Amino acid sequence: MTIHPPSSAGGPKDPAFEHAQALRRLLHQYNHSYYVLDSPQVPDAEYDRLFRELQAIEALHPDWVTPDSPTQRVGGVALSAFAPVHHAVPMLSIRTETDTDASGAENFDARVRRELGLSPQDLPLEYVAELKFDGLAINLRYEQAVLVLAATRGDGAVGEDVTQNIRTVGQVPLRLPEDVPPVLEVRGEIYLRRDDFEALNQRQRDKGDKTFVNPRNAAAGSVRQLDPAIAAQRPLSFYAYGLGEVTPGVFAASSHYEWLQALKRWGFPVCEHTSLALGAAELSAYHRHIANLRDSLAFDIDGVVYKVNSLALQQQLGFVTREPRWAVAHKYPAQEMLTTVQAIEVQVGRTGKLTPVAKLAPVFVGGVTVTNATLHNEDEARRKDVRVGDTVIVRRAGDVIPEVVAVLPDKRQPGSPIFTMPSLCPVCASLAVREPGEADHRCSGGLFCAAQRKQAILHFAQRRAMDIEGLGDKLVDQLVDQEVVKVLPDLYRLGLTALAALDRMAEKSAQNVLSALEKSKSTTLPRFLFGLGIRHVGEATARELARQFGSLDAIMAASPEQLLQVPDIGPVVAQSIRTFFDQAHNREVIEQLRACGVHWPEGVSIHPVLSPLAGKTFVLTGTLTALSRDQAKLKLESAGAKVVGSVSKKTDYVVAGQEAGSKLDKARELGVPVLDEAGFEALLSQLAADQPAGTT
Ligand code: 5U1
Repeated sequence: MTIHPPSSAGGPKDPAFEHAQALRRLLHQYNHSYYVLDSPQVPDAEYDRLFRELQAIEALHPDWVTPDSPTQRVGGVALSAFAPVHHAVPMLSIRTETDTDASGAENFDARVRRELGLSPQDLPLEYVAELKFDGLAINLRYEQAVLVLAATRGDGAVGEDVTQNIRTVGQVPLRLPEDVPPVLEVRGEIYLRRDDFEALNQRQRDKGDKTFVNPRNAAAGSVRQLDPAIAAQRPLSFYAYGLGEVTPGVFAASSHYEWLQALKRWGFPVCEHTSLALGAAELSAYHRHIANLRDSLAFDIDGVVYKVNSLALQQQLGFVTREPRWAVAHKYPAQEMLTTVQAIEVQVGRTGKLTPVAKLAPVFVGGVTVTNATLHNEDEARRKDVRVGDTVIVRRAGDVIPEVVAVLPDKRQPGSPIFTMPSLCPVCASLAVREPGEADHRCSGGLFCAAQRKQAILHFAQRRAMDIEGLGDKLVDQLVDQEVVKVLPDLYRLGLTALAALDRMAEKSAQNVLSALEKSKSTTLPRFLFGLGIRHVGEATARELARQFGSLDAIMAASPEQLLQVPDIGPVVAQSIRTFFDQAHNREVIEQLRACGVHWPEGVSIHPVLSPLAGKTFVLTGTLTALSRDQAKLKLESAGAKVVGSVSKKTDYVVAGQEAGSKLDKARELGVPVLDEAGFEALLSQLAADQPAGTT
């Protein structure tokens, strides 16, 4: 296209002229964010749409084209932070077939055949089909088999020297076998696997740093990282797919595929999905095959690439405006799209986790129509500052749930309120609690919250808790969905008729479930406590709580300070226990379960705060009239005391009955306090009076 200075004749008055100017400004701005700031403002699909709109206007009005129009520059811009590299062989871009259906392959094949002057009777052409990786194109220059330079594509003619950073990428060979051409430039893509991307973003979140919008952006940001030590921590990957300058005559290949095989032999990673394909039919089949694989790939792709395999035919076909005629990218539906946020709802998961979810105007992204996107938690929602009415970029790649990755602040409606997490659970109105050090809010409703009911019932019924045989997933689903069981005690109110009326529930099975429920009523305190599903209270903690406090009532009455004295219970667990029992409906559930006949043997407290004799050592000597020696020992131990056989300086008390002998003498000698039977009984009655309700 010929470039003219902007013409004022007729142009400026035309709204299309103004629109083209506005598009140029917008595309410049988007280019800057993408290439310089590594922080795209709009999805590629939106950029491409605006770009094509500008191209269409400029095609109609060639005299309006400005030299600096984004349409006149293909690719990125070189950054000043890195030394410029003049590519020995320009790094071309690739023509894109935007039709995401089979016609993309047919169009390409037809075009190539036409340009080669082939008739329909001629044999089908051989192609190489490859994945189009969503990463950053790179040129690796080897001299005498050693990596000497790695450069980004830049504008295709001049890129950036990123050798330092690329050296840290394990998949990029630093040295090649000796028999490679003395100058060998290998081209390919630096990319991030999806799992590495998720892990990197998690690390960024943990550090309170900005997260990356997508793996390509993270890869580009890492390659352009000014500190190679940071780049080294980024788990970048590499695939080779092409060549730049190569000393001629050392390695003779007649096809692109042969070159790829050679690159593989020399130690470069070449994607295993690269394939030979004959004619348009096999290219279309490849496109369909990869579309089916796309979600399960370890990395993002935005399409596939078809290349004429014969190097002689490639040469014959040549280039047009920096794009080879022998290759094309055949796209898939975009994995990022723009849409608007219609509402922000807070959903409650099976474990009580509250998740803010953006309700979106339906948008086709990553091959499916998306109407919901997670905002993860309060911090994420704040960091992204998503508000109702916002225009947002939504991403859906692989099996990952759709995500709002960025907001377009320019499109925000004035006065839209900042999103805040609710203080009450939206399902059951219990307190929504965010514990210190936790990212998530959780509903404290536990057993009471409908959203958590199924999970709560399954947890309660499991073998390690109440051990209710036969109460599995399917049955619980039915009981909850049909609202037969709304709270745990409803389980013990089930009758044969109600159970037998459920799907796939024969009378015999119903009877078995009822027997299992009946049997489960006789349990232990640790099992019951664990079964309640108090957050952070696992089996071991439940056992320890029961041991320390002896009874459920004592645990329910314990202050956070008292709870903190239990081994292995820290502030988070103590607070979680307190929050659970502070909810009136949780106490009500417990009361009803007891009323239904759930019971356990209650023990005694050995908790230091509740046991004034904890840590005290007693010696019993002589004969007590009211109690046997064993009964006295049991009472003392129940109150936390230790009963030993001999008197020493460490003995706190000697209880002396009738005919006490040498132990009493020793106590007097050492000045150990001595209680006679009356004094001992007074002590025991004092202890009984001091015990809180429920302990014995
Ligand atoms: N697999 C692959 N991706 N890709 C991207 N091959 C490939 N070739 C490209 C580009 C831009 O360009 C050449 C056809 C010049």
